[in-house]
Amino acid sequence: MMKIWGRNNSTNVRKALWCAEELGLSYERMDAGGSFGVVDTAEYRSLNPNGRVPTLQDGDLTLWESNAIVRYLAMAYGAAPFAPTDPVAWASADKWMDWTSTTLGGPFRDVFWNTLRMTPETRDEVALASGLEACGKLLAIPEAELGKTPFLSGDDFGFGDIPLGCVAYGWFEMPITRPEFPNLSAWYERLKQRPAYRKGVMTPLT
Ligand SMILES: N[C@@H](CCC(=O)N[C@@H](CS)C(=O)NCC(=O)O)C(=O)O
Repeated sequence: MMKIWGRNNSTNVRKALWCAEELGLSYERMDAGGSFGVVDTAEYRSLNPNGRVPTLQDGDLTLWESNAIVRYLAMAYGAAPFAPTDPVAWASADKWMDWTSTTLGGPFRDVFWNTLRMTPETRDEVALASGLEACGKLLAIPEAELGKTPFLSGDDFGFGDIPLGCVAYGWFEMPITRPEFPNLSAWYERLKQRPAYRKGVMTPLT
């Protein structure tokens, strides 16, 4: 049976879980990372030398990097419109995955960690404030896109919505002051209607 390694309160693990749920795949989730440890064992490092989660095992394939896992599952088990066959439609959805990780990821992590994972004593208020400001500016980009199409992947929900959809759960559920983004909020409400999102993503935040 397919295995997904990783604690279910990790944004990156949620991507893999949500994608597997959308595709109706059978899999076993193995706790690893955070308080579960496991990631520093020799056995786990032989699967994922980074010692991070998630890791996917599917038959002979062992795969790490959450976006690569989503792309693989979409390509191997998905069909259009979730996984478009047209390269233009694929790439248009795909870019949101890398944008979420490489552009939004750093500022979002500063907000998430300093809001939910740090204590008042260890909280970095400067990083929190600058992270909030940067996220506010960056999220105006998907806000504009979602004014044109209901999903980041286009007219239909698709694999490209998954990474930002996982970040959106943290963003909208954290006790922070958020700028008004009506299109982003409406998209988040649409995601929450999906049983796969509720199962794969909407588990306790921390
Ligand atoms: N680029 C990697 C990042 C993986 C990563 O940093 N995962 C975090 C959880 S979100 C992790 O493993 N943290 C250490 C831990 O949970 O022990 C990916 O997207 O899979």
